[in-house]
Amino acid sequence: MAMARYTLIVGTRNWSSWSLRPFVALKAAGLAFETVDIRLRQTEAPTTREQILKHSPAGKVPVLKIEENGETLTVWDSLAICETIAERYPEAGLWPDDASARAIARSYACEMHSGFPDVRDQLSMDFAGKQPLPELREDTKTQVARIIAAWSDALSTYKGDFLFGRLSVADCMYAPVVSRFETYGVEVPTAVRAYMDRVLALPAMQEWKVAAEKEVAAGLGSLPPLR
Ligand SMILES: N[C@@H](CCC(=O)N[C@@H](CS)C(=O)NCC(=O)O)C(=O)O
Repeated sequence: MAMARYTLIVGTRNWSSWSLRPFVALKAAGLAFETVDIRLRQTEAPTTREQILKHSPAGKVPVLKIEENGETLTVWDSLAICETIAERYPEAGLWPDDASARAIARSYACEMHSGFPDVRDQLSMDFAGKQPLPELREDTKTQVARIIAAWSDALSTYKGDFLFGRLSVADCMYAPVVSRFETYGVEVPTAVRAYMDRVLALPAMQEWKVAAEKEVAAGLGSLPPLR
């Protein structure tokens, strides 16, 4: 493959759970890439939407630009970006080698991508912050329990540091949930706690944290976090 230049366009780091996922995937694949940070909730010109539209017609971050052979390929949506990286760099092993494990890992990634609306709503990402656990609605409790059960199942079945052994797209998709559980002090079993610690210790998560803390120190993040 010819040398490609990658640029990941992300939203305010403290809040942008969707942006964190491909960031972790790109780092896990060992790719060199640049980031462009777009401030979310910017209502004065250029608004957040206007800024994002310069990069992608979908008007949402994250966006990945791949410049190669004189052409630029624009990929949007966190899962599509993770899939693209996994496909372009199979040696990074971002999906499990075993076809059955891969099918389950895809189910995990997609379950996260399309689900857990109450977790997103009540436990918004506030990456650099600590928050008291709010009074959870029944639906939120059910979703939290489902996430914990899913993580526990994968950890005991595949017996690795991450959900499917080595780090996979499933972990990238759940990385923001690890942050949410950490921020709100959600109670989890010991094995899940150890998993969360391993995810939080990833260089990508540490780097994201430094950037999120800088944003907060600069006065961003004073509004309620995003879903
Ligand atoms: N399904 C999309 C969702 C992306 C999304 O909702 N991004 C939010 C920020 S986290 C956004 O770009 N919002 C635009 C805005 O605030 O105007 C994905 O997975 O990438």
